[in-house]
Amino acid sequence: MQGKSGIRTRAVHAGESPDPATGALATPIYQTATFAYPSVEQAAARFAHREPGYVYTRYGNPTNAAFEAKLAELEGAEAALAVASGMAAVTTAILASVKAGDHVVAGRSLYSSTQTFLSGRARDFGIEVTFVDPSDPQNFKDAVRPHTRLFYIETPGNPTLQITPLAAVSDIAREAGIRTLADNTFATPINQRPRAFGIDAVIHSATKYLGGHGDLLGGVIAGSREFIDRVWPVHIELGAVLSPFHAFLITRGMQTLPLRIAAHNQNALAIARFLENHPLVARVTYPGLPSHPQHATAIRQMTGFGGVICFEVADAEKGRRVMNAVRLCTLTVSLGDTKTLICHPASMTHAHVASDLRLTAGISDGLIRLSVGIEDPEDLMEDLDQALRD
Ligand code: LCS
Repeated sequence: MQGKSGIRTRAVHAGESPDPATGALATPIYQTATFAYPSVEQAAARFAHREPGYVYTRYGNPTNAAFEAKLAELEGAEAALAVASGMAAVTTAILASVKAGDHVVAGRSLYSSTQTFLSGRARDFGIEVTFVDPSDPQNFKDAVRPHTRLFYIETPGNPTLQITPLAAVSDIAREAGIRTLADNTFATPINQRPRAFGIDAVIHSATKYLGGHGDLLGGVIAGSREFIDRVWPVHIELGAVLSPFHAFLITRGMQTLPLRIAAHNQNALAIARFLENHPLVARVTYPGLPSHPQHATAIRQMTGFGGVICFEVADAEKGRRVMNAVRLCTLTVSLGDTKTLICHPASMTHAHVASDLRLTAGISDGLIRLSVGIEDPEDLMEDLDQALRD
């Protein structure tokens, strides 16, 4: 697949071609644990990477390889590695980047399990972590120590939608010889390609927009060939392998990624404007609104602003009432589905994050997160309006 092709062409075709054995046009699900070797000599050559060929699904699988190639193509990366979940991508990529005694600078607005991994288990393993307000690149620069090895970025951040200026942060990192890793789950490569702004490696929870239909868990890490070669042995040992069936579903979902993301972008912008003008809504946060504090940065690095909106109602009690009153929106965690999902981070996704950390990260008790789906926007507005007036 040529890089010159349009994004929709690449989303459909990259990483996939008719099965050489049968001509099957859809990528087959190679639902197998292992692969038979033609001879012991060839087995030895495959294990030693002297010859291409599959050996065991934890080491690689052709269905997973189709997903890896498609994602690498869309992210503008040399290589990618599929893993079992977004958290497998986060932890495997971080553990491949740092060891005991190293220091990480991370943005403060992170998915809760990433936050607890960095502030808990990573520290237990002797990895030092400093959390900074990621909207100002100077904060990353000021936090650098002689043993800093990684800048960890999530932009837009979950759930506050804080934006990290990718180019400025990657410039600081490059000067200091520090690796940069960005979680691009919220934006997807359709709205933002961090590597075009100098970021070294990208991760995704494929559970969200890549799969897109809320029916699987998956993850992926993409970057230079050298970085993926470094991540691969860590993945072999940690063993969070993506099921080939899930890889099939993600690859299938990604064929419509540009179409779905266009619909998510359009719906979310319309609903963000509607909520901003609603008398019962105190505040709306959406990177596509001029009222977003980093709107200018978002415009510089994103071509669309995604499907997630945060808004605040009068207080936590009103928030709970709104969520219990919605009919079309579904009260649940996760995001990136065709269906609109609504959640209350303080009592759900971020309930296990210490309240001071939660508040510093901008997650107030009254914050509601909306993952806008691809339904008709008028229907969603009607549902939100009746719930707000309940
Ligand atoms: N990165 C981001 C930005 C996420 O939002 C999530 C999950 C993950 C990584 C982890 O992905 P997983 O292991 O679940 O595939 N975010 C969730 C959320 O906001 N609600 O439920 C899960």
